[in-house]
Amino acid sequence: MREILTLQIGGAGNAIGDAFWHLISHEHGVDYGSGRFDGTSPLQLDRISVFFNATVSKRFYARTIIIDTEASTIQRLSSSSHLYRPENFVAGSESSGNNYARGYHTDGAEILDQVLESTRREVESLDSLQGFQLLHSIGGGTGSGLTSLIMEALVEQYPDNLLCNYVTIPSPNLSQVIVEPYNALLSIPALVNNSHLTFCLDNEALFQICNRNLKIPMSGYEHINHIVALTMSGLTTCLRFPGQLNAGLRKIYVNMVPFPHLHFLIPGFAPLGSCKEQQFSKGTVAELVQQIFSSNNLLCAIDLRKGKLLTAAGIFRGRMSPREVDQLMTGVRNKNLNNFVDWIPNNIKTAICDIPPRGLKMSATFIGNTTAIQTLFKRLLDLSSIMLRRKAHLHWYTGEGMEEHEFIAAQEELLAIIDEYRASGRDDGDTRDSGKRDSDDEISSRTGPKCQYCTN
Ligand SMILES: Nc1nc2c(ncn2[C@@H]2O[C@H](COP(=O)(O)OP(=O)(O)OP(=O)(O)O)[C@@H](O)[C@H]2O)c(=O)[nH]1
Ligand SMILES: [Mg+2]
Repeated sequence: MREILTLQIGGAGNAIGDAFWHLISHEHGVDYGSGRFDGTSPLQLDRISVFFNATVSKRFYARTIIIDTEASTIQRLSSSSHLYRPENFVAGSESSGNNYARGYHTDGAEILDQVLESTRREVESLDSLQGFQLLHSIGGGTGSGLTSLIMEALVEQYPDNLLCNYVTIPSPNLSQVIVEPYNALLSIPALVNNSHLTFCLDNEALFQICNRNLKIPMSGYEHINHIVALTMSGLTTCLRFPGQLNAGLRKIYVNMVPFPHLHFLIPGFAPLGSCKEQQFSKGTVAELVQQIFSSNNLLCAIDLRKGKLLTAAGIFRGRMSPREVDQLMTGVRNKNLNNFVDWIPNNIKTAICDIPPRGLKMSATFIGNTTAIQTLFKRLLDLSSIMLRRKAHLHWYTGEGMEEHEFIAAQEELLAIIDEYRASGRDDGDTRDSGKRDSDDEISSRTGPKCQYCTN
């Protein structure tokens, strides 16, 4: 079996990791508290070893390394479940205090060897590792700095394996820490150069989904993390259950990433509506298709209309007609040719797994590689540039061993990736800059009934 090893790093990485394991252990019939199998179907066990380690007595462990510069995360997770292996907990003594420099150079660097030792132990026990899945924020010091350090080491030590990042992107609506844009900016070079697949989980979009779609008051991250876990469960469906499309990380990489740097993927999920709205939903496949192409269901605060899709995939779960799914998805492309680059034919793929997620009859998960991601990059660039122009708060970083030119180099890297996405949005023979247009037609409005969440 081709296994995946997860590394969950820092506060957000571990909270999201815990929500993910909670959800997928249930899908595979494993009790979250004890790690014992209490499932009912052989399908739950068929590919369970992609994410879980098992003992001969059918006790399962999440194949994950739990990493933080501060010990409280580890204490919380170790007391919540026996799914986590005690020897895979790696903790430092002090939080990196929202400082990339401390995550990369000092507090984080101190625990790097332990991380690599736990990684080596896990990898050596596996049949055939397909890749790593790293869960982390880029607003915190550990999630940004230590993760960058770990990625550099993994690429060097495991050059044949893929690195897939689930990245929490900061939003001023959810965190008031003023230097987060610096940490996010400094994370960009490692993500551009070392990650193969980067799923962008934007707290700005998640905040809006809770307010607008679900109409739930924001108190902590519990709901947000559940939405992220649902989406991750959808994204990994084809890795965890039998199926054809995207059945391995490398297949996702080949299908979704046309050029190595253009690997920043926008996930989406449907249904995402309040309980009241769900009552009025028809629960049809057409509705799911229409929703996953609506910007309101994306986990990234971008507008699909303002760019072109290089590649897109829909992963459907539940009992449904494959023919209907294919027709609807192809219909979206045919009706919205302007929103897809013309130099990749058949750049929309579908997969169906008939096992629905917990509590739903059907769901759909979206993966989009779109030039509209420029909006997100520009947001990160603008927020950091305002402070950098006056060198505000820079001493926190230079005092920990960093130099000003590293910020400039990270800005250049961000500008380069914006340019690369912008250039890729030009159709063959078309010199217009698609990434800058504001007036493209709404994708969802031309794919069937109007989105129930859309206000326009
Ligand atoms: N989605 C989500 N975001 C979170 C969560 N916890 C923190 N964040 C966001 O992540 C950023 C802070 O990063 P953390 O992961 O807490 O920081 P860290 O990696 O532990 O780094 P330090 O604590 O600075 O050493 C902020 O932008 C928060 O809004 C969470 O549980 N879920
Ligand atoms: Mg922390």
